[in-house]
Amino acid sequence: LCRAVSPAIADCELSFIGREPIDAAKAQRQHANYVALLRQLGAEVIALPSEPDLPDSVFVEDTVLMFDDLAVLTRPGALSRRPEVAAIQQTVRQVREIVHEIQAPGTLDGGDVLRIGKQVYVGRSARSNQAAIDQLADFLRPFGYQVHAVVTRGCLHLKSAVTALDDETVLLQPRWVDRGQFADYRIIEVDDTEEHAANVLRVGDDLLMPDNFPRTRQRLLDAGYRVGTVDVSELQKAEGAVTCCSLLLA
Ligand code: CIR
Repeated sequence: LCRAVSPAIADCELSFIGREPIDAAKAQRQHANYVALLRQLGAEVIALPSEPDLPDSVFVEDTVLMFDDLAVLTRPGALSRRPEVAAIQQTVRQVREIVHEIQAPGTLDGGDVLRIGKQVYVGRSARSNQAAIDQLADFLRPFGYQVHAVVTRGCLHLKSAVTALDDETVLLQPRWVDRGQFADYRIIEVDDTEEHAANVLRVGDDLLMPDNFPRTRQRLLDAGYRVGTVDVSELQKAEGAVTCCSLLLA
């Protein structure tokens, strides 16, 4: 499930990077290419139209958590992003019967939620708080998921710092999250010189990552992964990457 880039993307939220001019038309082309790559990898894509008044709405990952058995509508930490949830919820209700909602005072961005099998790691970040983590744990307990709060530092979301390459292995940026919190997994670290390289999207057995982290990509190739790349330079200027532009339904 993807949403086309808003023509207002230049007005996006930014927290840990400086503002640079964003070429909305180029961002739209890069996003269209990303969607085409998802299709090539075998995904059937539900493509939602762009939202002219919601600059960050291409980053659909932050608005909904998709599980096999249910969906959870988030309550994004940035006020400007709250209307994105209303804009997507009808579609979510078409694909999931059980839909829960994070309520105030909870705030949660989907970028803070990393699911690996039945383990759900949630970043306690500038955007996501303990109240939301507690609500999420209550929603997920009946379905057999275990929720773990994880502390991040210096980055926007947990998935800026760590993503899963398979159910046993994570790719991690040690400056932003402690390795010890993922001691149950094999850990591959990003290359020192590629600060933002930990955000990798899993589509089936394939991995997709931005094309400007060649050293980290080489580590993944050396470890035996199949890793495609995509140019998302304009989306990176909006503090986005590859996981945030889609919601995977299966
Ligand atoms: C924001 O600050 O909310 C957006 N400009 C970027 C969100 C990226 N989301 C993600 O990585 N999950």
